[in-house]
Amino acid sequence: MSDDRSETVVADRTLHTDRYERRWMLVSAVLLVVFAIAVAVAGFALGFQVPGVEARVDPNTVAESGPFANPGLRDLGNNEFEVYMVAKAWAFDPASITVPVGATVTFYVTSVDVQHGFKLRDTNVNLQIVPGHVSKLSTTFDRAGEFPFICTEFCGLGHSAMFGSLVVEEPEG
Ligand SMILES: [Cu+2]
Repeated sequence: MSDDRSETVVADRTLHTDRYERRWMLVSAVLLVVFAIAVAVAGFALGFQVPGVEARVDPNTVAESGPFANPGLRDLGNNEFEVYMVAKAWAFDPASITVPVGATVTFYVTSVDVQHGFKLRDTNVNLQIVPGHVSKLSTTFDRAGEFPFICTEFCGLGHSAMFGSLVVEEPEG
């Protein structure tokens, strides 16, 4: 009796898996490691950021006082800038922004009506703009050029007309 029981325990410790199943388990494990490395490289080496909810606001009053009452570009010095932007059906305020080459710009965007998106072409800035939330993301512009931004969430009849442009200029002289 006791011998039978010990044999059962030994058998349970061995994986009775098919050779192909074992290989696919190995492939799955390797993929998990590859994904973890990709996330680490994106986050720590390439500087990818996950847009977060910076603050909660009242969408009915956010444009009446505080920074969103006067949306636009703020020069913080040292080539650092902030943009406070209000998204509403169907426009961005401000719709045009100009910064010098090398500028690091932090965007604070909120909506006063429905859900919008804010995608700045050729950058990693891609925000979901939810009424009541302030979305925040920073990026550095290393070359001159025009960077159009568009609304990426369908927000009604005028959605396709909801866009703007950020221009990065060479410093004067
Ligand atoms: Cu839209």
